[in-house]
This record gives sequence, structure tokens and C-alpha cells, in this order.
Amino acid sequence: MSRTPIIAGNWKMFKTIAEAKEFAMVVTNELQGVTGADMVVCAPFTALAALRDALTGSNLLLGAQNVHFAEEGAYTGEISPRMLTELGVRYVIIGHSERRAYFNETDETVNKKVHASLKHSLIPIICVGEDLDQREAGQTFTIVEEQTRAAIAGVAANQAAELVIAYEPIWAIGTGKSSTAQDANEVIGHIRKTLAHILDQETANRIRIQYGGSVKPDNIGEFLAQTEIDGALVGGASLVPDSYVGLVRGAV
Ligand code: G2H
Repeated sequence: MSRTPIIAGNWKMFKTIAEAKEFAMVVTNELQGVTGADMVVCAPFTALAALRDALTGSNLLLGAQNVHFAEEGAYTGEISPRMLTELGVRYVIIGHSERRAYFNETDETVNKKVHASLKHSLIPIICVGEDLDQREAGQTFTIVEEQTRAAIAGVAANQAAELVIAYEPIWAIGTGKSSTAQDANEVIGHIRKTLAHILDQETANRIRIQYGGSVKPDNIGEFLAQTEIDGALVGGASLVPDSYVGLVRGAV
């Protein structure tokens, strides 16, 4: 089955509103008329409104980097799904390893956030991945399988088809060490098998699974050439307009 690749920039805690607008001006111009991939920018909450305006009429889509699972309530500092959809956000990263490591994100909260996002028509980009110790202990498949099962527990197949999963080996994040494309393909193939067990083969074939971890314009082609890899979740290299454009051009 052919799946449309998805290139998502994860800006993390970078870019002011002015910087985000500047990025959008250059990138929307460069990528005008480019088709063949879904192009997403997951910006900090503060830049979302300005980016929505700057991306209107372009082929780039807006994403956020986190969401709370409650509809509303006394959750100081949090943002609800409805607040994001009101801003024109289409995608939301859930369970990034930095949130799991620094902000107590657990498999349980990831699952709640996935349900809340789907309820509000936000497409979750669910992050899974092993750390270096787990990899060296030969636990990669077990870890990604457990995280995937937990993240989508209770999600119906028809809704799950819209999901995006990002396989990000933690040891490859921001370190300059990327997984080999073949290794990433093997792990992503295992995630797809897991999805087929939980859901069904047809749905598993429709779900897009990205690779993430030190992806750059000069290595994205190797990843996208693999049969199971449907795009990339990119941090550092997505911040520079030329580099973001290079990522997209390397994918289409
Ligand atoms: C992994 C990735 C983006 P980078 O965190 O999600 O970042 O491309 O900088 O390794």
C-alpha cells in the first residue's frame, strides 16, 4: 500500500513569534506547488496563532508539541485539544521522549492524550523508542511494542488509521548519531506487525510510521527509501528554512 510521506518539524523550545513568521515566509515560498508529502511544522504554543496566519493558503500544516487530555479544568499551564483546534492545529506530538524524561509523561497519559486528540480531530504523532541501555540489552522490539500497545489501547481501527507513529531511538536524538536506515526499517516493520496484531492488517498498512533522530537533508533519502518508513520527525534540522526545504525535497 502506498502511504503519503509525512515530514514533521519538531521545533521543541525554539523560535519566537518573529522567528516563526520569518521561517514561514521563506519556506512557504520555496515549497509553493510542491506535492507528494504532508509537510508539518510543530511549533511552540506561543507561535501557533502567528504561524496559522503565515501558513494560510500554503501547503504546510500546523502542529503542536503537546496537549492535555482533559476538556478543560484546573490544570495550570496546560493546553486542551479544543484550544489547539481553535488555532487551526491539525497534528500534535504525543509522548516525545523529552516529555517522558523531563515531564513525567507515561504510557498512561500518552494513551489519554491520544483519545482526547482523536475526539477533537487532532492527528496524534505518537513517539516511541528505546534508550541506549535497552538497545544494548536487545530490548528494542519489546520496548516499542509495549509503548505502541499502551498508546493506542482502546482506539478503534477506523480512528487508528489516521494516526502517525514516530519511531525515535532515544540515543539518536540530537546526538548526530542516527540509526542506520536498515535498522530503523526493521524496528518500524516490527511496530507495523504489532499494529496488525492489535488492530488488523489493513489498518496497520494505512498507519504512517516515521523515523526520528538526527535526520538531515543529506540522510533523509536513505530513510525514505526504506519500505516501512513513511517520513521523518525532525528536530534540529527543521529549524533552518533551507534545511526544512531540503528535508521535503529529499522526501518527494
Ligand atoms: C528527535 C528529533 C525530533 P533531532 O527528538 O523529534 O530531534 O532531529 O534533533 O534528533
